[in-house]
Amino acid sequence: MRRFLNHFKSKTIHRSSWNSCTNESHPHHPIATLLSLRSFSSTTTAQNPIQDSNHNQAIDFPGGTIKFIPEMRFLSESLEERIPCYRVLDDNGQLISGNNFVQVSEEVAVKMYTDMVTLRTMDTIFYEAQRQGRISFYVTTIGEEAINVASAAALSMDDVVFPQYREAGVLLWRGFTLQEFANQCFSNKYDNGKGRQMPAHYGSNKHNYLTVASTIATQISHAVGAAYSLKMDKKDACSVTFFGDGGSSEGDFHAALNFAAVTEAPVIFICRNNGWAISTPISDQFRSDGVVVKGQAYGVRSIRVDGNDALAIYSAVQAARQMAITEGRPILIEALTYRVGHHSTSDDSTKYRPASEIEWWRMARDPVARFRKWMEGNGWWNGMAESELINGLRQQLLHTIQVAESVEKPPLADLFTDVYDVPPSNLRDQEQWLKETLEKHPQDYPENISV
Ligand SMILES: Cc1ncc(C[n+]2csc(CCOP(=O)(O)OP(=O)(O)O)c2C)c(N)n1
Ligand SMILES: [Mg+2]
Repeated sequence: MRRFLNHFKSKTIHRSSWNSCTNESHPHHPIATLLSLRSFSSTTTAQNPIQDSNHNQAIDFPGGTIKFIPEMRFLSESLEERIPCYRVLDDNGQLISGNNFVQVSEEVAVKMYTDMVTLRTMDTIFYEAQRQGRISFYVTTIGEEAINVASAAALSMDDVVFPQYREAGVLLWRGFTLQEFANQCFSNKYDNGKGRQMPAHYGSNKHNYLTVASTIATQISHAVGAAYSLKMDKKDACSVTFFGDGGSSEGDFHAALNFAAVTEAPVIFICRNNGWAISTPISDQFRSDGVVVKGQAYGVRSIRVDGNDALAIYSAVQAARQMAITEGRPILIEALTYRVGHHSTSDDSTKYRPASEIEWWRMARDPVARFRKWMEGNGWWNGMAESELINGLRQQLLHTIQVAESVEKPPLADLFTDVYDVPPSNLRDQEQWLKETLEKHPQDYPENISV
């Protein structure tokens, strides 16, 4: 390598000498070998445009040819024009002119719409259950239903999902039942996580949906590793990871994008840029043109999409999936949206943002109402179908809550399993202490827990 670097120093200013090392006259020279790698292919092209008498004009550098210029030209910190945002439907649910989108069948569109409404109704009822003290925590997806459901609709069940925590709609689309959602939130013995996670931290092997990672951004690099493995196994599938704007402010996001680019991993990064990371606005998180430009910086094909337009999300995710798998490459989608609800039940967002801002997004830019208008325009939905759906859902959800609440909690022993093959003595001691504490203070613990 040192030899390579020394050579590099001495030859960069002399293009003809550099090329003389790359041509067939020295096919077995170590540098020639290095330069014959795929990424150096441009170095061997005969039609290099910078062929003139001045040998300081260009350098063949990993990745392609770089021109030398006499001006001292700094890259601007911003683009003259911000990256445009792809959309199919306008705010009124009308197709915009020149639209270019993947057609959705009536059957798929009806499922997309009913799942969006189901998600919103579930959020409303579970949120109320938390306010009544029946569950300890909840996080809603209100305002981001299109990103959730339309992306899920565009994926295949074989695609592995690595969620943050505001993507319950993906799991809903995949067939996780309302009872399963309720069982997790009520931490009963039917919860896949055996009651060891906070409410709204769903996960399901059956649905290829990794358990929610609310340790912000940790799931992003996991998705890259999984994608690389899918590629090595030649699977017709990709991995998909969701995260917020706040997630993109973590180092993990940057490392993951870079790894994905160099390993050419079939992963779709879907950033829900909803303007806020709890109380921190995006203007205090980054000064770039949002998140989409970071993809290009890492060599990842990227697009900005209207996150409140279900048809745009559906089309972009389907195209991204196709490119990710057939071309073996990562894709970044920045979906512009807004978190209409509070961050979680532990937050009051009116303390840091104006109520008028929330109201504007809730009323004027609602993704569910927009999609409904398009459905109605197609004759695929009407007021009667709407009230039937809502009434049925409310009944069903209230019932699932009652059932989930009445089921006993997972046995206490489950708290100490599934990490160690043979639990260490300190864990055994803790189990013993917990049993003793429960026996001493039974009034402070739920009754329906088997020790
Ligand atoms: C590593 C880590 N740091 C901080 C937190 C606290 N935290 C929880 S949610 C959140 C904001 C995340 O914002 P964003 O990714 O934009 O998602 P959103 O809630 O807007 O959907 C933060 C900082 C955490 N959970 N994990
Ligand atoms: Mg956010």
